[in-house]
Amino acid sequence: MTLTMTPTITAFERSPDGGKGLARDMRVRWALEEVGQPYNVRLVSFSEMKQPAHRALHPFGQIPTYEECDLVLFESGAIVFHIAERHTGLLPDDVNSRARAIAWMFAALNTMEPPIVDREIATYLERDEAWYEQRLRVVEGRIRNRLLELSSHLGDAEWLDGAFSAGDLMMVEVLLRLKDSGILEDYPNLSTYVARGEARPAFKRAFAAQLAVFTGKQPTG
Ligand code: GTB
Repeated sequence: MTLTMTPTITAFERSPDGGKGLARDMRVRWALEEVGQPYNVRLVSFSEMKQPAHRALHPFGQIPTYEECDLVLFESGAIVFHIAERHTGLLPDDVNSRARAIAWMFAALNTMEPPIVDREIATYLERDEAWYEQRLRVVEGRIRNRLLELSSHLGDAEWLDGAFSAGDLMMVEVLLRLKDSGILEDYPNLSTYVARGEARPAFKRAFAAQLAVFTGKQPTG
C-alpha cells in the first residue's frame, strides 16, 4: 500500500560520516524503499536540529524524524516499526512470527547497538584519555560476546527468523556500524549476513540516496 500523502523524513545536511550510510536516517530510508513508499527528505544542519521548530518534532533535537499527515515520529526504531506496520513486506502475517520479528528489532536496538555505540563514543571522544586502550578492550569484549551469540543463533540461515523482516533490516543496520572496525570479519556468517542485506535492491537505493546528499550528485538507475 502506498500512502496518499508522501511522508517526510529528516537527515543530516552534512553527515559527519561522509555518506557512508551510518546516520540513522539510513534505516528509515531502507524501510521505505523495501515497501515501495516514496518519501521526501528535509535536510537539517546541526544548529537547526537544536532550534524549537525541529525540537517540536524531536524532543532530543536529533535526526531522523518522520512526518505523515498529522503524525510526527522520532526514534528510528519507532519509525521503522510504523512503516512495517502500515505496509506489507517487512513483518510476517503470522502473529507469532510477527512478534518474533519485532523482538529482533528490539534486540538490534537494545542488545546489540548499545555496546557498538559505546565503542564509537570511545574512538571519537575518549581517544586521548589515559584509560582509552583499557576501555576499548572492555567494550570490544562486550561486542564480541554478543556477536558470538548472534552468530551461533544465525548459523547457516539467511535471515534471523525465516524470511527477511524489519528485524533483519535493523540488525544489519546496527552491525554495519562495525564495518570499519575489523571485528565483524571474525564472524564470517555475520559478515555474509550483512553483505546479504547490503545486496538488497532497496538497501542500494537507500544508500545511493543518502550518499547523493553528500556528493550533491543525484543517484542514477
Ligand atoms: N535513538 C535515536 C534513534 O534511533 O533515532 C538516536 C538518534 C541519533 O543518535 N541521531 C543522531 C543525531 O541526530 C544522528 S545518527 N545526532 C546529532 C545530535 O545529537 O546533535 C548518529 C550518528 C551520527 C554520526 C555518525 N557518523 O558520522 O558516522 C553516525 C551515526
